[in-house]
Amino acid sequence: MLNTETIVQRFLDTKLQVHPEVVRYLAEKGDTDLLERVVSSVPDDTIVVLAQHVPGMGLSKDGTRFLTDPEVEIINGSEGSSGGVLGVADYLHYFRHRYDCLGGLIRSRCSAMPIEALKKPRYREEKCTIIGLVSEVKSTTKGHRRVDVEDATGTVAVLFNKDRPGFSDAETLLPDEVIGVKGSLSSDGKLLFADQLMRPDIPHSHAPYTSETPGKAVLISDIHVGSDTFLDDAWDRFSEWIGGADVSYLLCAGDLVDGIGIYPGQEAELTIKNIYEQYDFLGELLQSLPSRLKIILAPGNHDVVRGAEPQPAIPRKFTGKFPDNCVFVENPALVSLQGVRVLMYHGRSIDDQIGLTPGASYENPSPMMEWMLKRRHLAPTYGRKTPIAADRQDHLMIDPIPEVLMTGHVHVMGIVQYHGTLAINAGTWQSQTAFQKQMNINPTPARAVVLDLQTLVPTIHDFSGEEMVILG
Ligand code: D5M
Ligand code: FE
Ligand code: ZN
Repeated sequence: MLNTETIVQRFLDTKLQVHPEVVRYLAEKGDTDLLERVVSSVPDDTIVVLAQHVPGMGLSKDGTRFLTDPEVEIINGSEGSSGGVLGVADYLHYFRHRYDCLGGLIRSRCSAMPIEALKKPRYREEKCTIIGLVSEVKSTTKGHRRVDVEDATGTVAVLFNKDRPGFSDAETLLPDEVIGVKGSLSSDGKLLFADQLMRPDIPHSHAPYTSETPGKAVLISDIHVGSDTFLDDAWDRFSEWIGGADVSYLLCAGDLVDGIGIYPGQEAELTIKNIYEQYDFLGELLQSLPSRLKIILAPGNHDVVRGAEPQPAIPRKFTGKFPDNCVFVENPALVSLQGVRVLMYHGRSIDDQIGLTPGASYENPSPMMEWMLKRRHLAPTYGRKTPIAADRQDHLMIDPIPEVLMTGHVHVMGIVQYHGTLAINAGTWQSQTAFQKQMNINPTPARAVVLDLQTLVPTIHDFSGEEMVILG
């Protein structure tokens, strides 16, 4: 039985204060699972739990009780929330914020010591636990992994032995991710021999929220309007199908258009060579879709905004031809559809993961999405292919835990479940480009994933042939 006192006490036990309206809402629902979900998913820096932290709880009130949400709520990444110019010094705050938040998730499962303390003679050859940011990853000549781990007090070298269980996790270590390590210190105190690698991760107990009312969302990505490889026939079939389909939301995770000057020689592969006209054409395509659809559009690396992440929403001067039912969000953005939270991320960091992880390939993006969830971070590595903007906060962390992580960019569809979170890479509407042929990337174009918000079951609809086919 959930009464007011039990609810308040549950939050106090986890050192959280709670707004009286949230208490009233939870008491009215009487749902212990919902209470536990809220407790486990509020962001780490929360002091007071508010309506926005409760799936399905609206901010509007009719005097006596809460009404349900407007069906779409942009929780993070709404238009205009990032893009300001910050200086190099802000990277210090940026990484500090990442370390504090993600380190905090690990700290709740173990007791770690400051790295500086490892210098003390009494810890030599003793078991120690540390939490830090990976500053360098190397393979030794014998095939072990040696990484430098850094916290605010110091740096230590950590050795992951290839013959120990769990080494495959260590093989996926990326620069700048936050990890915890349990291990034994060497006799000179300079090397930590790892026994266990801990990541921020999603708890096994995590239970995703499902909508109480019927509703379906269609997830797509990488439309690439303006490219001569944009599949207009397949899009027309998709457009016709969605006209009669029982869906309420359409989400696209970036590369809305092909853009201009994105890669050398692109001009020769463009059917629309003006950036405004590319967006206008997409606007017209979306005008043909039912106006009852809520359409949520995020940018990718081909779009007109800055490449550094978080990328701002598409500016208004490019969206004059888009219908009013479109909402422009940043990359990444956390969007609630009837309380089901979808984290939209274009997925550029997948290029870095593929470049840095043995065995990772463009053929299957699923493991990369799974690793993002384990790291609770969309793009850990700074200074490779994924540009990251200086900021006082790290907006690329995965917090709170979404029901769905949605990516694109690699143009290959992939779906995987990880600890209750569904990860979907939605593929593309562009056929193989000359560049992708050179890189041996084989896209899976013209697919849309229909997500049932009541069951979180995804269904793949393939529009690449004359007839639409449901792939399961
Ligand atoms: O990315 C389309 C595909 O091409 C995706 O699989 C990534 C790959 N790609 C794009 N740019 C590069 C670079 N510079 N190196 C390696 N692979 C790349 P899109 O963003 O649509 O161009
Ligand atoms: Fe793309
Ligand atoms: Zn892309």
